Amino acid sequence: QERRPLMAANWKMNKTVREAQDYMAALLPRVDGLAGEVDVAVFAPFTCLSEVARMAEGSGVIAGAQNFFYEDSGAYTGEVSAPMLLDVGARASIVGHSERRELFCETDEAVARKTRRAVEAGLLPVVCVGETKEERDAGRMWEKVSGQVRAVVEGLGDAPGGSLVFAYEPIWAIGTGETASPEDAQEAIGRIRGLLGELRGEKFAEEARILYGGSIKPGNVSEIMAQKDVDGGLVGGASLEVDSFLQLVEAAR
Ligand code: G2H
Repeated sequence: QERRPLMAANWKMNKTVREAQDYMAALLPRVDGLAGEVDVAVFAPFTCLSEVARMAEGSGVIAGAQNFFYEDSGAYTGEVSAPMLLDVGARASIVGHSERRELFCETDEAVARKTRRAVEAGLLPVVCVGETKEERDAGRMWEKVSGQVRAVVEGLGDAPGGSLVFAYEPIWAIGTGETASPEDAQEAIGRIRGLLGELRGEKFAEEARILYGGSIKPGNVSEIMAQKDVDGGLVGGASLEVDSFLQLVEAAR
């Protein structure tokens, strides 16, 4: 398996420009030399993204956005496009985070269009999928997750598996302190990889990275990373402080 681990910080709606600068100034010297072993990404709010990207330039740390719209320009008040992200130095974007799906009404179709646009534009999409507590309790976890994955893959054309990343984030484990057990994470992520194989063939499935997300912290990261299909983490709360994020990066090496 050639998939390089990816540890990704999702700052969500946190940090001023000044706070972002301080964070990057502390992070960059400490991830120097990790290149080739583990990819590190920082998904910053739009307001500090250009600064994060500027500071990350040449460091190997990937600067990314948390969302964008699939049209390139036009009358879409409040939105930013893939070319606009590239213009400020971003190289990746989260797509379809559960908070966007649940709070901002993003549909599977919109997520699929955004993913496709990211890949075409040369941004690495980190596409989030996951089920609610109610869906899991009703035995409908796989119905939900497989539907989300299918919508994305079917809209992807013939892009290779390495051109996107999935993140399995069970909604009941996000920011709640409740983590899926490592076995739950492996089961879901293994099934996602199996589905990618069915839909697009073995090579695609072997190349696509699939992260786990949901209350990852220094105390549980090792056992999550030890699962065979887990290629890294998408981390909210525990990514906001450099020290704790670095412990997660170390665990992914
Ligand atoms: C899940 C995750 C990051 P947290 O949303 O995407 O957040 O680690 O705070 O659960």
